[in-house]
Amino acid sequence: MAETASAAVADLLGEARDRTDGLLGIWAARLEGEVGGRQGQALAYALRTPGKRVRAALLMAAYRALGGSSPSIAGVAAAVETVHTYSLVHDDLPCMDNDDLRRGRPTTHRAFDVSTATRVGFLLVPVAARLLAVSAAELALPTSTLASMAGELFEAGGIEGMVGGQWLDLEAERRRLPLPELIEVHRGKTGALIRAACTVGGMAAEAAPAPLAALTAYGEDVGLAFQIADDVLDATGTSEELGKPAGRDAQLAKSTYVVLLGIEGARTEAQRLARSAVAHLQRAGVPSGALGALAGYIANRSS
Ligand code: GRG
Repeated sequence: MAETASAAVADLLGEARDRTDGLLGIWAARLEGEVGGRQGQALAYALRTPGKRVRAALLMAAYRALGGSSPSIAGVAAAVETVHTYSLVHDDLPCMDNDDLRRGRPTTHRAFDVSTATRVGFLLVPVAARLLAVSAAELALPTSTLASMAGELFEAGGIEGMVGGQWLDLEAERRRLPLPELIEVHRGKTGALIRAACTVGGMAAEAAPAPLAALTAYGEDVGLAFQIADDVLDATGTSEELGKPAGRDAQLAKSTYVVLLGIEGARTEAQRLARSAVAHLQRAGVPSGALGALAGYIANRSS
């Protein structure tokens, strides 16, 4: 059973990687020409860095769980991955986490320079908007659905979500946060975009309100589980396994689930959230095969 689930996850992530990376490669080449020079090269470098594409896999699985079947959904998934890539480029800057390695490669500001990488981050946000608009047209979605998807994605990427969470995280460095505050940071900086991936996938399938709400609740739980697993990996993994420097949370004296609950306590909480995520789907009658396998992977992942 466990082997079947992990084979299913490998297939889902493999497909999400192939299709998202293919599209982002095309956009990277296009933007390199549009923007030109060293700035264009840096933009293409960031877009081509190979991530796990978990958000893309969640979005595609959510879309299919609610009956969607068009291959053009990959463009919507690529839009979410582009917002995520922007956040990684900025997160690695010297004014934030100051990291040299990301996805097994030099960070964008190390491969180029800080001001070029800063502009890359800002330039990626409208790229995500263009990807979303083009894909919604390919999917023949009504304008009102595009508006809902854009609202969801960019609200999750802004002060109500990712930017707000990162802001709180930076302010909290060297301060021990109590659990409710840590949950607010994690839900914002990491959970919001993951939740949006699930909701936007459902919106693209033109889901009814009840199954859409179940997808959002699923995304809320797996989003938090994802960051808890990240806390565990930062404390237990190697830089080689992670493709980024391990042990950074301790160096930056960040509050994490590992600090508050210990490694086993944090793992147990991530697994509880994965089960809770699937229960939301089951209660609403949303097929939970692929999304259930992804929830289990997210809570127990090793990279
Ligand atoms: C101006 C305050 C301010 C913020 C700007 C930088 C930023 C916005 C937000 C940071 C959000 C962030 C990087 C959160 C961490 C999320 C996380 C766990 C990333 C790692 O995701 P993976 O493991 O990475 O999916 P890959 O490389 O596989 O895509």
